Amino acid sequence: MKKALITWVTWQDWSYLAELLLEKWYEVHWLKRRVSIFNTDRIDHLLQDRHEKDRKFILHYGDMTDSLNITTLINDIKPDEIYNLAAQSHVHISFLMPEYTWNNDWLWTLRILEWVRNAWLEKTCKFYQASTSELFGWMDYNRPEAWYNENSPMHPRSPYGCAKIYAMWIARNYKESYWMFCSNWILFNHESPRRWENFVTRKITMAVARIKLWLQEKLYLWNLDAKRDWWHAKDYVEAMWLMLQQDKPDDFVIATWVSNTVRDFVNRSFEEAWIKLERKWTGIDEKWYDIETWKCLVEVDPQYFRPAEVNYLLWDATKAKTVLWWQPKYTVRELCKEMVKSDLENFKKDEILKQHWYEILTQYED
Ligand code: NAP
Ligand code: G4F
Repeated sequence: MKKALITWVTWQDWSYLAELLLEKWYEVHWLKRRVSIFNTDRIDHLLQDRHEKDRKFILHYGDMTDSLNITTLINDIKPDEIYNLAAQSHVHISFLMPEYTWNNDWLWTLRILEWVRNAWLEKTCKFYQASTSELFGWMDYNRPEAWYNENSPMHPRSPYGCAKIYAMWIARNYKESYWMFCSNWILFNHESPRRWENFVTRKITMAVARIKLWLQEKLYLWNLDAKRDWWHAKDYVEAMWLMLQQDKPDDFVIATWVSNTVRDFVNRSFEEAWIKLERKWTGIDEKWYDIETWKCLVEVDPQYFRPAEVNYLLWDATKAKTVLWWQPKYTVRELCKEMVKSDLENFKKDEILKQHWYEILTQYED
């Protein structure tokens, strides 16, 4: 049985990757930092049946800034594969917390590579580094429709992008210097119903569900013109695993060849909830109205402005397709539909529960 170590599974990618590795009969070790509430909603289903059919899903406490505890863990676990997914991954927040982002996203990667070497695992343990399209960042205005691939010039536009570029290069450096199996995965925005609400897609789908159920009045956004290649996180974790099953380490762009604006995603999400919108005004005055009630449902709020923005990127994932035989299964439309449906169901459930408790409590009042 292979042993995999996933650095933090409480969020989106980890949870899908853990599911995939358990299906493939790995012994999955996962790390969780201590927080004041138990934030395991995304993996609760795995915790419930962790002993089922001898599947091994083992929790360890750890923090990316605590060297001692991770050194001990790597020595004890002796993993065959490490999936380094942990990060302060929010671009806007990286401008507000640049030092923390640097410590988390770059220093942590260096530390973990050193720990692998110190445990004498450099020839047996495969290392996967979650890199990002934010490394390329700057749009080439002379070639607005240019496709980016593994060899395109890099120009990060945020402290997050800068920390991640170092992390990618240190992984490349350890591959060249110590012959370690280090692969970088340069990926675009991947989303799901398990995405955190302060990323734009989930913020939109949760707002749409709340608006539909009369729990929210309006959705405030910033750059509606930004274009992203959004895809389902489930498709991406399959590619992560494939990368570590290769004979040689390599870097891959993982993307879907399709780009949509934030505005497209807004419209599509409202359509999934049977609300039709019409646009009035442009720029920071842009507003979208419900064509039945003429209530304004979407507005621009400049508070989300980023000091520097990545407006547009378009990717060519031919290498992943030909070497890994990787192909995404979901379309952006299917992704959007799944997210809106899931948020509608969650809020309906909450409302039913609230109603249930209200009925119980009022009985006591009588
Ligand atoms: P995410 O939802 O932001 O998850 C962040 C995770 O890291 C959480 O589990 C968090 O733990 C943990 N973490 C952060 N700081 C920590 C610390 N000091 N100690 C312990 N745990 C810490 O990320 P994601 O969207 O799943 O992305 C996975 C990886 O892919 C990241 O490296 C990201 O940079 C990269 N990436 C993501 C995308 C994307 O579109 N999703 C695209 C390109 C690259 P808590 O739960 O305790 O906060
Ligand atoms: O959802 P976002 O915050 O994702 P962003 O900045 O593209 O970063 C995500 O993808 C990267 C891969 O390319 C990852 F490396 C990174 O870890 C993260 O997962 O914003 C998407 C776009 C941006 O242009 C942003 O300015 O949407 C625009 N936007 C417009 N209104 C908004 C909002 N973004 C957020 N978060 N909230 C808004 O209200």
